[in-house]
Amino acid sequence: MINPLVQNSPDGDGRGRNPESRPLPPIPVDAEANFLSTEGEHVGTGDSHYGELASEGREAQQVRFLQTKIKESNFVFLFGGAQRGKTVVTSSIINFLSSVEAGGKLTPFRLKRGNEAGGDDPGRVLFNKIRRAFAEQRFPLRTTLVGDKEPIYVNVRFAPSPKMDADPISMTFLEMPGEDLEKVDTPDGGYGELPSRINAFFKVKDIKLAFILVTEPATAFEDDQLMASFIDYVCDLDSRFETSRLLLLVTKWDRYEGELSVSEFVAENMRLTFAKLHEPRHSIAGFSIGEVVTMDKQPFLKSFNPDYAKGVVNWLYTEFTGKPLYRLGGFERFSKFIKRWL
Ligand SMILES: Nc1nc2c(ncn2[C@@H]2O[C@H](COP(=O)(O)OP(=O)(O)O)[C@@H](O)[C@H]2O)c(=O)[nH]1
Ligand SMILES: [Mg+2]
Repeated sequence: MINPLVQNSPDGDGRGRNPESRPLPPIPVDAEANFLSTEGEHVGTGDSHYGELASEGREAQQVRFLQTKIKESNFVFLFGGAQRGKTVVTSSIINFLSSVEAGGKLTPFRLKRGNEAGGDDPGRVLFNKIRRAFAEQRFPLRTTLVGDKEPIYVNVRFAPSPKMDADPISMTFLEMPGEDLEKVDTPDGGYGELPSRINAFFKVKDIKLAFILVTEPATAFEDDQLMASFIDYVCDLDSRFETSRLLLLVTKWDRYEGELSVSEFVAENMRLTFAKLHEPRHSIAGFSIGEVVTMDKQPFLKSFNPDYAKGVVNWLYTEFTGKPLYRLGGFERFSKFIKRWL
């Protein structure tokens, strides 16, 4: 089967060579702050209630807190506007890793967040909602954060079966509303800023942080500026991100009716982003949850396609461990090799 995450990989190590292919005490808790709502409006107090200094102090506190947590997991930062399909990418990965085809065992775990005292783990709640949505062939509902807007951590540990001869991996998917992420870009051309709880992740030394940029065919053109601003934003915060490998996913690819390959599509519709990704370490790929039909005006998942999720898992595993989890097929390796020299 052709892995949909096309990466140009002549040496077959799964690393993309070409974009074509491809201890402070816990922060005080307000009892409501961990509430996770999956529908409705944003009701958070947000950063605007605090002065700039207070916000800076909280960010520094959050950075110190995260610094004590980084050895426990690898963090996955999905960036993109609202409704682009970020939560669905996370959901598809969880669904794939829970299946026989993944070749191992997936278990959720808890990673305490800065603002948590105990009680329900919002990431675990979301994990269960994701599984239920899949069982009912629905899409997960919209995620909104309230309180101080710390991202929700969806924590999973994947233990490959012994015959796969690969190390277990812990991953933390950061669930954030697109409305917050969009603040990185200001329509009037000013300098955008992300909320401090999000910014903190870019300031933690030695954190294992993988970036996945998410757009969709219908909005790729308008998302171009946003993606480019985000890449500039993180590199400006810390130059170590200049060497990060990025994965751009054009999701809802099942809806795309044109003739272009994913990278041709991105080259044409996202000129700024494509220019930034035009280095061999980055990857571009289509993504889809599977076959989606509309019933009573609601999207309904007719069949799940594990191939896209498998491709992204392989990219993440390679990013975090330096080795792919799944071997690519011989034909694919061969065809990539040829492509590289064309
Ligand atoms: N056809 C299709 N629709 C999708 C796909 N992924 C997401 N969607 C649709 O896009 C909506 C928003 O997805 P979601 O992941 O919640 O977006 P987020 O706001 O970026 O997290 C979903 O409710 C679906 O209707 C996909 O792969 N194919
Ligand atoms: Mg979401």
